[in-house]
Amino acid sequence: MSRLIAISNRTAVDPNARAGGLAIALWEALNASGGAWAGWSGSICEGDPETQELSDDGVDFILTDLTREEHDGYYHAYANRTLWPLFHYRTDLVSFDHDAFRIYSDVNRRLAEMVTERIAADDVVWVHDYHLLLFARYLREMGWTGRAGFFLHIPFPPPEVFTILPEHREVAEALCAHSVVGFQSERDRANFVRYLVEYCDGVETSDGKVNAFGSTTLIRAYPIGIDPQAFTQASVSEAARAAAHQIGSILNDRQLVIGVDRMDYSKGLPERFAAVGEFYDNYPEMRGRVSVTQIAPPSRSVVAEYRELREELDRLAGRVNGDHGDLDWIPLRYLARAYDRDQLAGLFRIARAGLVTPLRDGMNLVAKEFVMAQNPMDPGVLILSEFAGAAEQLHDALIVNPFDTRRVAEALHTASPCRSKSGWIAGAASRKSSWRATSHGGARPILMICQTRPHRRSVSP
Ligand code: GDG
Repeated sequence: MSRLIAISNRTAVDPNARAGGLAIALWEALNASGGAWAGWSGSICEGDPETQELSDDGVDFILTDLTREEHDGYYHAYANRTLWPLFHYRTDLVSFDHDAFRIYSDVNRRLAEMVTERIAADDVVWVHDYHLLLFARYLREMGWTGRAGFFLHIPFPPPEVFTILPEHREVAEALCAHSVVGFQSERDRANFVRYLVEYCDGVETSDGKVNAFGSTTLIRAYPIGIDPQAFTQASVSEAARAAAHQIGSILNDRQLVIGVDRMDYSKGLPERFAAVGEFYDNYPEMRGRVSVTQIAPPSRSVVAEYRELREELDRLAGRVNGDHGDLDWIPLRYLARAYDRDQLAGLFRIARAGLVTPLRDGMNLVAKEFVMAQNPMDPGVLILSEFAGAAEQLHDALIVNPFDTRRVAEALHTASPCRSKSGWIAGAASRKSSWRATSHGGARPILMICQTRPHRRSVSP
């Protein structure tokens, strides 16, 4: 029987890692088909890395440790300091290192070897994300001819940016070794197709395929989704109510605006903090009526850029609070730690607005989670960056340019309840608001979209 074989940098071998959107979706698919999941064990080894095989609840795991050199070259250097910034259009942060590329290629080859030794001709291989861009090249070199798909979780940049990568051709050729290549958004798909056509003599066919490098590949957008019912249930769980109660005692009847993001420069946190400052500057009547809470668990904190980001956020939050705070009011609370998913869902549910303003994001699951956590009788407003993949689907959010801090401040004002004396009163607008269902297009079919007043696609001056 044909099995699904997923390959990603990290797997959900640890049951605690089965909570995220990707992990849940993959786990369910593998669990249903009796498939296998291959990747890095999460450990660094001293000697030669060995392969570990184990099974849990019908899913086989094929894991390998990384050597210290592999971890530095493949993971820290090439994946996180070359590909991550480049694919997020941050050419200013990209570092190139030929040794790192060699190690990245070697790790992709080693993982491909580990997998090819264990798969059958009719299995389906499903490769995930920017850590494994070369995986299929080695799979094919080792003689495996079966079906293979690739999904990129992060954005794919325009060809003018992608071609900055010295190895762009090798990467593109390896991607075309898959039968299907999936992207989060139409914009990412179009960028890759344009690159193949303009730089590699690719020929686009009418059925969404591209002939390039001697292969024919289906290239499509498959926007990733969340489990909407599960998130709605989480938002009314005991832990969610407790978190809402806890923050309620500090809010003191003020309206909550919430942001939840991994602490990453792609998420636009400094720009967001600046916009919050402008909001209180430009709309003094909102002072003392709204409190912004930003949850930002640190990620990849060993990399210098992340340490700098942390320091910048500390400084910016201090400034907003120093300028605007009062004895009984903290305008911007910034919590650099992780919370349970149910607690987050509870905070989303009571928030008047969700601030999701990445400078560039593949999809952004927080935007979808915020929507699903809302009470349909009194929903909050989603303020969403036009540069998140989610903006192609969540048309009824307040769509903003995250670099334009004045407009983001304006969106915060639009979303705030006690807008002005002549404006609507707290809650009245949202109670009147309606909901509509829209086709999701991802793994989950329906996502309810919160329609709030005013429901324009962008904020006008
Ligand atoms: C990549 C792409 C793409 C955050 N803080 C906590 C916490 N989270 C959860 C959120 C959400 C997930 O982490 C973050 O997902 P995002 O989609 O927002 O962003 P990335 O981590 O950058 O993910 C992205 C995604 O892959 C999927 O394809 O959408 O574009 O960059 O689920 O809720 N969860 C818990 N505590 C926290 O403090 N429990």
